[in-house]
Amino acid sequence: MQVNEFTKLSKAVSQALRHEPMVYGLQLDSEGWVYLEDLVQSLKKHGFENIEKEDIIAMVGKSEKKRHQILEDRIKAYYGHSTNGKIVKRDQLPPEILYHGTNEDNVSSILEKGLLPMDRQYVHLSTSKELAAIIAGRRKGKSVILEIKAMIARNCGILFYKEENGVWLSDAIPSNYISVLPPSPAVPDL
Ligand code: HQG
Repeated sequence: MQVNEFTKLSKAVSQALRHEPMVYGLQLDSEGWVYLEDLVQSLKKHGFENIEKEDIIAMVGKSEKKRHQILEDRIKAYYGHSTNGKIVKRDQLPPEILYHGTNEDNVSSILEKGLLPMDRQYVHLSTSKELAAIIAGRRKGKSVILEIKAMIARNCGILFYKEENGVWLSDAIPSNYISVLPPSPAVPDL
């Protein structure tokens, strides 16, 4: 498979495992897993006629951003879910500080309403400003990095969840735990 075919496959797998399993005839279990074989059979009917299990294994292995996990005969998306049934995650103690990159147009609303999961099930957070800046920089518009007092929020009852790929997720975070970082060279001005 070529790199652009891997990208197309990765997007379809994310669509199936994060957003529209029903459209793909799949049912996620409580942690978001499906059988790899079921995913292969479904993808064959959705634009990937010649796909084999090995292609998905190769795509997951080569992907720079770890979006999917394969364990034995099952596969799941690490994060990003928007399905109705909330994916069960075990909460963990977060580091003192976590970061979130956003578009500057969102900042006043975030400072008023807090950081919300919006269309997804959880808020997505990063362990470094640099990572948050890279993620936000992929989106349109000017990026702003927010600093989250994660440990203090946890001590006040907000739950945080760590995925095995290093991504942190959380429930909604009220604005009193959030501050806007001044622009720095780490924040791409795109
Ligand atoms: C914003 C991609 C207004 C929030 C990325 C964000 C990530 C608010 C947007 C992963 C708000 C939601 C997740 C409020 C939050 N008012 N705006 N109160 N609260 N927002 O895509 O974190 O490449 O759901 O700041 O790289 O940007 O697909 O979340 O801008 O890892 O694998 O609402 O998705 O990964 O956007 O991105 P998203 P996100 P993949």
